[in-house]
Amino acid sequence: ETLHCQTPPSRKSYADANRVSAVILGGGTGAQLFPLTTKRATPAVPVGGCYRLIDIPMSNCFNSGINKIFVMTQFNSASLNRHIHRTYLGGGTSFADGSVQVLAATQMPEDDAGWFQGTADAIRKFIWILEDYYNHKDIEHIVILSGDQLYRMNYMELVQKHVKDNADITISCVPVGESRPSNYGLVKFDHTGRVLKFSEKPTGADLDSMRVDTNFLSYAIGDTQKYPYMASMGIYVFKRHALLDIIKSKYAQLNDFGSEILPRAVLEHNVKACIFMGYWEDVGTIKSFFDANLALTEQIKGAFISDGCLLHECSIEHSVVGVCSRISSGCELKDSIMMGAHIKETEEEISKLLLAGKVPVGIGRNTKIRNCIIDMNARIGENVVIANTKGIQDADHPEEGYYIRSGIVVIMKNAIIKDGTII
Ligand code: ADQ
Ligand code: ADP
Repeated sequence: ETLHCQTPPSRKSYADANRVSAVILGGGTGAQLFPLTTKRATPAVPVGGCYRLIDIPMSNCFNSGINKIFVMTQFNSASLNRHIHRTYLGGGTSFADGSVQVLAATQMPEDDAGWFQGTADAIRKFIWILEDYYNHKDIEHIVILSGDQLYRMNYMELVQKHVKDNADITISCVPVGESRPSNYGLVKFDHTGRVLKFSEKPTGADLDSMRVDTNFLSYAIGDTQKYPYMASMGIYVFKRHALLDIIKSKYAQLNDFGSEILPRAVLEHNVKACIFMGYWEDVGTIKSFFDANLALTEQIKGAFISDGCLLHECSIEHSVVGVCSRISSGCELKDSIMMGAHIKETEEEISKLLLAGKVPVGIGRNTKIRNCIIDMNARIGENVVIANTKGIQDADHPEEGYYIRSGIVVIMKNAIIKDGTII
């Protein structure tokens, strides 16, 4: 009911999407998705075969009618800019008064640390640009989004509720079970949805104290036994004034929304929760990235094959195969993510490479791969086995073109894995 983002059919419009701007937090140091982030910014990491992580919040914004977007990222990647321009700004897309700007940390000349210190600090570093823009475009509300989550959401429903509630800040929340509540910021709120307590990744007694113990929630989320916690999705709506005040003066010394600002703000501002009941997954670590990508295949049973792939007689099971992947005969790919390639070698070029004892882009004959992430343009030879049979959890072999994280083998971008290699 009133605690939900998804509003009833007879909905009244309280806010105008033209006066809403979004900030997408595209990633800090990129450490969590290492080694996928060695050669690209986090938002440019390929996902679901033919998309990049940035496409998720971007397409959600456009589908919500929000077209004034800033992307914060740790370094300015040419490929990210190119992707955004090609996907969203090219091809005669009419963009009215919208704009998409990438703001990269390394563009700051006077910044000694080089990196952003946290999510709020990332915004603070560019507040001069943002404030000017908000004034110029008469922006009323700012939606702050994470760049590493898989979900579909109409952000304007969240904004409508935020305006209706007259909230300073609205936090989008999902019910979560016992499996990993300590990975999230947890909230407790009263029957009006007013957030009383926010605790970032609590453990032990602090975690216990964040259990949702009230019966009133059962009408909103069904079985409260199964979902004893409410997690923040890291998706926030701020009134413009509240955001500027918090970033520039009130909490000018605090650098992170989750760990520093929100726990205090709930005591001093009108902070509301809005419950989201759709599919939502955080893909912020190699393990969750792997699981969430492969969960996509469950929706279409089996595997997910993108455009431009060249598949010979091979077996592909429970895998995501990205654009222009080449998989040779006799190959087996299981429980894996192959990001694809943008180097397209002709049959002739492939034959020449093979004759010269070199490895073409893609996967060579009779190679067996499971539980693996294969980054773009990787060259994997013939009769290779990638199975991590020793069950190694973590290992670094950059000179051999791969890492192991949480038992998942990650083949690096452009890596060359020689014929007969066993990993
Ligand atoms: P985390 O994802 O662990 O938890 P954080 O590492 O701060 O928090 O990342 C939030 C988002 O901002 C991510 O998309 C990240 O890539 C990006 N980001 C981080 N630092 C950045 C920086 N300096 N510049 C640009 N982008 C940056 C958060 C919340 C929790 C919540 C979970 C839900 O803090 O309360 O439960 O998200 O996934
Ligand atoms: P990332 O490290 O972010 O994956 P890429 O090098 O894959 O960066 O580049 C991303 C985009 O640039 C892709 O959409 C790809 O089509 C294009 N691209 C990169 N290299 C080439 C190339 N040699 N020829 C044509 N397009 C390219």
